[in-house]
Amino acid sequence: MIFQKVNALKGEITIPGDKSISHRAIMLGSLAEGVTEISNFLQGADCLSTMECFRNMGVSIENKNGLVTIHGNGLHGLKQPKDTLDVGNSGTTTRLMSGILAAQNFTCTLNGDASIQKRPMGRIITPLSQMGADILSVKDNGCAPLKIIGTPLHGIHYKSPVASAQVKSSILLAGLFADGETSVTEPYVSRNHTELMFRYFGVDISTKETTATVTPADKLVGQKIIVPGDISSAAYFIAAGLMVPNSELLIKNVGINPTRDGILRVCEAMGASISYENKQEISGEPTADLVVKTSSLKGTTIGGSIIPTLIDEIPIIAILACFAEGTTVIKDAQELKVKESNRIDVMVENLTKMGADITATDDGMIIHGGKPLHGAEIDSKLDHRIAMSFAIAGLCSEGETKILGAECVNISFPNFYQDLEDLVVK
Ligand code: SPQ
Repeated sequence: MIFQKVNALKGEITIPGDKSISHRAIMLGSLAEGVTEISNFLQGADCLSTMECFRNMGVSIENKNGLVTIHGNGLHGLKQPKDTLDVGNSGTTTRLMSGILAAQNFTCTLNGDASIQKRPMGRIITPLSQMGADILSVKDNGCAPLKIIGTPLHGIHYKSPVASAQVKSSILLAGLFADGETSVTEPYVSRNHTELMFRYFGVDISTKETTATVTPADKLVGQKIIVPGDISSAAYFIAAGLMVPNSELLIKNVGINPTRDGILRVCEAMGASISYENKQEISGEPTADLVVKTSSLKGTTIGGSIIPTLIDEIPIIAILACFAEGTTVIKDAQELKVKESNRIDVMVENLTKMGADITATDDGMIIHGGKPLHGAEIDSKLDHRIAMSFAIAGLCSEGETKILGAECVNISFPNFYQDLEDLVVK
């Protein structure tokens, strides 16, 4: 894909469903009794991987005319899959499903693509093993493939060294099947979609400061869920609206859960013009429409408790920082190294090629903004967030920006390029 400078972006876009919430809706719907109907489900490859895994464990799931209908098997109704469960590129599928599989009465294997086979799974194997789980990294390298031998679990109180919703959710899902309460304490609160959806499905879950506690469930009851738009997908349009001159965008249906809205707080600190309309709550999650206008931005410092609330938006924040006056420091973000790619290295390498003044640090990056960028050949490393971030950078840079592996946006935002094109003022 090739991108060039554009003069203005105008119009409105409705953001597709949230990836994290779509995964969780399939998982809880499959474990519930009765029918769960999901509207605005994200039809991205990651969420379709989750759907296929549960189908392969005997759950009947229809996906047509924009509605996903799950005929749940109940808490103890999953069936042993015939083959290895294919998680594709999805860390969320791998880690959350491991928590569920650890408690089943069958053995199965999970595996995914080359990127998944490099992502650390020790972070879930350790706590799940403390609950009694029997999980083996087949190549003994702490990564997938994982062989999971289902077994009865007991509750624990786990103090997680990382603020990770995947670690927390994996343990809480296992806790549904345990013989007593299960708690997870994390250094900072990570996204809380599992906790909110547990409550929505009638599970007894409580939260206090950075601890979430689940009581083992007797049953979950099928629900109707409307998935809010994904703020991580909206982030590219927010950034584009702020950086491209003469722009005004109405970005509709954005999930603004406070455990995910760090990008909005950072934009505000950078001097962005963003206003909220039509605030509401859908299926237990807050949403709003956002009006974004071209703004002069200034650098900022990002670290500590805000990091988990914007972890997937750091690549696009790094692009924003290049177009801001002054210095932006991003720290406490070492988790970026273990995403679909090493997002610190890949951002620094590619932005340097475009002429940015950016330095990698151990836990983030330092960007001296205000230097014009020029086009370059960008290797996305097949990381959807990298491809989308550089597409936006290309709209504000001199010359051509060519993105290799651009099709990887299918993971979380299949219609991304078309939706962007539709907003360009010709
Ligand atoms: O599913 P995957 O591949 O891990 O997806 C990513 C992404 O960029 O889409 C991370 F690479 O999002 C994670 C996010 O970083 C999704 C997620 C969730 O749904 O619980 C939580 C975050 O990961 P973590 O490791 O901080 O728990």
